[in-house]
Amino acid sequence: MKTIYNAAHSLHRAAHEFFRGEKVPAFEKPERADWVLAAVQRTNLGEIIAPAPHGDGPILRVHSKPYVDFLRSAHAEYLALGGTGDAFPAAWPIRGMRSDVEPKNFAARMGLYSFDSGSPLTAGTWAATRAGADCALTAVDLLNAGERSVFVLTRPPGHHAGRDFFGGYCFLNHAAIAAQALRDSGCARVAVLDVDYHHGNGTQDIFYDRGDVFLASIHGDPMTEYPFFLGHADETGSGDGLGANLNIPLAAGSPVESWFAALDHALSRIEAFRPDALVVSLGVDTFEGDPISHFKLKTSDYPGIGERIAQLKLPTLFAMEGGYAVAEIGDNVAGVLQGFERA
Ligand code: OKP
Ligand code: ZN
Repeated sequence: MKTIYNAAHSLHRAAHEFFRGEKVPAFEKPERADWVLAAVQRTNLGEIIAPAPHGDGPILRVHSKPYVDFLRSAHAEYLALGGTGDAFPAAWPIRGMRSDVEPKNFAARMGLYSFDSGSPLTAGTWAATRAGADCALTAVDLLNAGERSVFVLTRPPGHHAGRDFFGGYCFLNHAAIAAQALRDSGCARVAVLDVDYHHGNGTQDIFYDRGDVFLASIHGDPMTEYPFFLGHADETGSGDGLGANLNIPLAAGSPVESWFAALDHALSRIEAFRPDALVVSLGVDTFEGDPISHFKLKTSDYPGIGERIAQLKLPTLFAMEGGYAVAEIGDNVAGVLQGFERA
């Protein structure tokens, strides 16, 4: 399996995030990708290649133009106003307020285009996530040229980013950009399988009313787990998309057996959808040692995920999402990919 590696990932380097009112070192850090790259090399997964530039077009199929324009210039604007370091939002248009008017004020626009204060917008955020989109699109080109599977190794992650908002460490939704590009290059139906610990609320936002892209997400129950306000089982899609959204929330602390039962259910629903290609939002924060998540998978469980996904026999794009146990992230990701290759 080829890896498309985003060498620009390290341009996104947040100094801190906020946790319980305290400034703490950011969990989503450059070392994450370095350790995954080392594991890809160590296990001889396959060739490691650089992304080819694809322009704004395929990004704008998924994200709104005002949002993309904002992201591109946000940090420079912040600096011009006298900001130092990373930018954080501090005010949001909650129920009863207007989100249909884009204010001129920078802090107001930070709030309009985000849903949490946990996602530092840094000097290199745009360059890093934009290169991540190029990686996803380069991977789609390879699938279209006949590759069976491709791994997109990028950060920051993407699955919390919606049509016009960032949050949960995510800015552009690389998995959604890939799914849309697969549609636009001839796949009639595409499935997205999100195995990150956190619900893929951004991906759900983007495809919720569409019947051509099926989303299955297995995640910590939003009643107690981030992102809290989406990811319940009764969210099944709307309009043309009714029935094309599957959420499987599991209680924090759920046993490994429950997680694999959820995976089998998700895979059978994907199979019934008869997609032409699969995009996997590959987070490994389901690991027992993850510092911000509460499932119990062990390193030895990860190959089984890849083996099961391979049974679908679909052209498959794996896009890197979360996983914050830095010392184990490489083995866990490589385990999934090797399991897929072996099957
Ligand atoms: C991104 B991805 C921890 C707070 C957690 C956001 C978590 C985002 C996870 N102090 N805040 O889905 O792995
Ligand atoms: Zn996650």
